[in-house]
Amino acid sequence: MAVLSSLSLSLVISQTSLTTTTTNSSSLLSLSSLLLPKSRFPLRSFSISGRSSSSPVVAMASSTSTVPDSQGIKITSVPTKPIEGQKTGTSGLRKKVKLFMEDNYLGNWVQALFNSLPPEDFKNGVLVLGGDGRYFNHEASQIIIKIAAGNGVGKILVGRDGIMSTPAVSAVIRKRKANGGFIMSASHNPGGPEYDWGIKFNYSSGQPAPESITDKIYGNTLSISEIKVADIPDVDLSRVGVTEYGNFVIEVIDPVSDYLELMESVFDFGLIKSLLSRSDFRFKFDAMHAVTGAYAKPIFVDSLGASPDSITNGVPLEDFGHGHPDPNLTYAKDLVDIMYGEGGPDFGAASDGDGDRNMILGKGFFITPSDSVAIIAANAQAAIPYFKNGSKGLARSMPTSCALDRVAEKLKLLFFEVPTGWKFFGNLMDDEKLSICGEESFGTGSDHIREKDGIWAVLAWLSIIAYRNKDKRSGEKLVSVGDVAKEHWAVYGRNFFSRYDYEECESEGANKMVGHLRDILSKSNSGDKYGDYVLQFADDFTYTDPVDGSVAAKQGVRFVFTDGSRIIFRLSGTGSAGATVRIYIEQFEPDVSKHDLDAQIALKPLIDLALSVSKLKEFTGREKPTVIT
Ligand code: VG1
Ligand code: CO
Repeated sequence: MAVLSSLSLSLVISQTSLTTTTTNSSSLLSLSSLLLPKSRFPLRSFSISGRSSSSPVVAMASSTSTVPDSQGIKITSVPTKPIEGQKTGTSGLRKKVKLFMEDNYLGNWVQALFNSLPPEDFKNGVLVLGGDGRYFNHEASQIIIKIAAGNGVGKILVGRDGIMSTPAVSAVIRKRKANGGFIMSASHNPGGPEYDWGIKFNYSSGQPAPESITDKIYGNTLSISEIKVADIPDVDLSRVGVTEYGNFVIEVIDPVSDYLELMESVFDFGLIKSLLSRSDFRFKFDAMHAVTGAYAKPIFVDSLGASPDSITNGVPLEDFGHGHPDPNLTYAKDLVDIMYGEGGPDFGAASDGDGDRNMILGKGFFITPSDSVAIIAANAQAAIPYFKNGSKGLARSMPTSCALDRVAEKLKLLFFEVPTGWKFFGNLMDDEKLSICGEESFGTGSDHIREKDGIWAVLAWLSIIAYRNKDKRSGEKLVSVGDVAKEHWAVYGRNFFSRYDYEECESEGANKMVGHLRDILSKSNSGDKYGDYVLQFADDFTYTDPVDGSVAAKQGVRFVFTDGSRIIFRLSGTGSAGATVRIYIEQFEPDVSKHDLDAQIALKPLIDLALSVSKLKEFTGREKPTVIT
C-alpha cells in the first residue's frame, strides 16, 4: 500500500530571487486548479518563425522578451498524495492517457523526479522538453514547465509546439549542455483519447535515466506530499523565441535545426544527395503521422533533394491518424505493400511515434533490425565520415541476433551484450568503448547521441547504398538494399531471426508462464536434448555494467543451443495494459544456398519448440501471436 505522508499543508517554498508566498489550505488541491491560464503576469513572446507544427522551418535565431513588472514568480505548494503504479518500465512511464489526465497524476511523477535528483542537477540549470505530438502533449507541456519553474530550474528549452523527437532531445541536451530533458511520448504505442501517453527523462549526457534514478523516482511517488508549481501563465509554444518570468527562462526552439546540424556532421550529405537525386533511384519514407513528420521534409526533401512525394503520412497528428506508430511489418503495412508491390521503390523506411525506431526495406526486401545494425557496422568506416577512423566497439541487446557479434569478431572490435533498453548502452559510449549498437526492436544508433535514432539509421543505409553506387552511370544496374544484405550473409553467414509478440495477455497467465520457464531453467543441464537441439546453457540473463558495476538481473529467459540457435522469452516493459509476451527465435545458417529461405520456414522447428517448452497456449490461452517481426 502507498504510504500517505503528512498532509499538513500551508507550505512555504522560498527561493532566492523568487517571491515567496504562503498557501493556507486545509484540503487537497489539484494541479488543474492552478494550471488554468493566468493573466496576472503579462506575457510577451516574440515570434521568430511563426510557422505551425505541420510546416517546420530550420534554424532561427531567437530574441528575448521579459516581463517588465515582474519581481519574480510566486511558487505554490500543491498538496498531493501518493498514486500507486508509477513505476518506470523499459523506457519511461507509460499508461493510458486518461490516467495521466487525472488530477496530479503527471504532476506527482514530475515532482517525484525533482525530489530524486540532486539539487545541483537542476537548480538554476537548463532542461529540455520535447514530445512526439501525441494527444495531451499540449497540456502536459504547460504542467511540466510550471513544475520545473516551481522547483528552481533556470531555463527550459522547448521544441516548438512541444514537438521534438527522442533523438533530437538527446542531441539538444548534449549540444546545449543541458542538465537533462523530458520526452513526452509513449513511443510506438498508439495515441489519442483512448490510448497511451508516456514520459521519459534523460540526463546530462542525453541518455535515458538509469534504473538507479528511475527506482528513486518510483520510491518518491509513494511518499510524495506536495507539488511545487510556479504561478505563471501558460506559455505560447507555437513561436520560436524567449520568454522570461523572474529568473525563469523559457526558450521555444526549432525542433529540427540542432538535429539536422548534427546529421550533417555525421554523414556526407553530398553523397546521399547524389543518390536521392538519381532518376533511377526511388525513395519512400513513411513518417506514420508521428514526430518524424516534422523532420522528414527539412532533412530528406529540403537538404537532401528527395522528391516531396517521397514522404508519406508526413504530418504529425495527435492520434497518429488512428495508426499504431510502430514501424514493423504489421503496423507499417501500407509501406510494406508499396515496397513489395509491382514497380515498388528502391528504398523504403519508416519511423515510430518518437522517431527513435526505424524500419529499412528494399524493393521486395525486408532488412531485419538485427541484420541492419550488423550491416551498418560492417560498412560504416567506408561510407560514413563519422566512422572514418573505424568503430571503438559494437553492442546489441541480449535478444538481438548474433549477426553483429560476427562483425565485431571479424573487425576485431570490442563487443558487448546488454539487457533490452537503450539506457544500457550509454555508459559504454561515455567510456569510449562503444560506437554502433542496436536492438532487434527496430532500434539502431551510435554514440553521436545517447538514444536510438530512426533518421540516423535511414541516413546510414542511404550512405551505404550511395557509396556502393557512386560510380554507377545512369542506366547501369544499381547495387540494391537486397544485394547488400545478401553479400553480407555470404561473408558472415545468415542469422535467421524472428520475434513473436502476444500483446495484452492476462498478467496472471503470463507471469505463471515465466515461473514455469524459470523452473525449467533451474533443472536444466548442458547437454540436455530438446528435439534435435542440444542445450549449451539456459539462464535468466544478468548484466553487470563494465563501467559502473551496476547489476541488472532477470532480463530474459534464454535457451542457447550448441549450434548457436537461441530461444528467448521476456515480458515487455513498455505496455500499458496486461502483459505482452515476447518470444525471440534465432538460428545461424552458414550455408549460402539456404540464405534465401523465408525466415518463418527456416525457424519453424525452433518456433514449435519454443511454444511447447513454454506451454504458452496453456498459460495465456493464445493460439497466435498478435505481431510477428
Ligand atoms: C521495447 C523493445 C526494446 C526498446 C523499448 C523502447 O521494450 O523491446 O528493445 O528499447 O521497447 O523502445 P519492451 O520492454 O516492450 O520489450 V521505444 O521506441 O518505445 O522508446
Ligand atoms: Co520509440
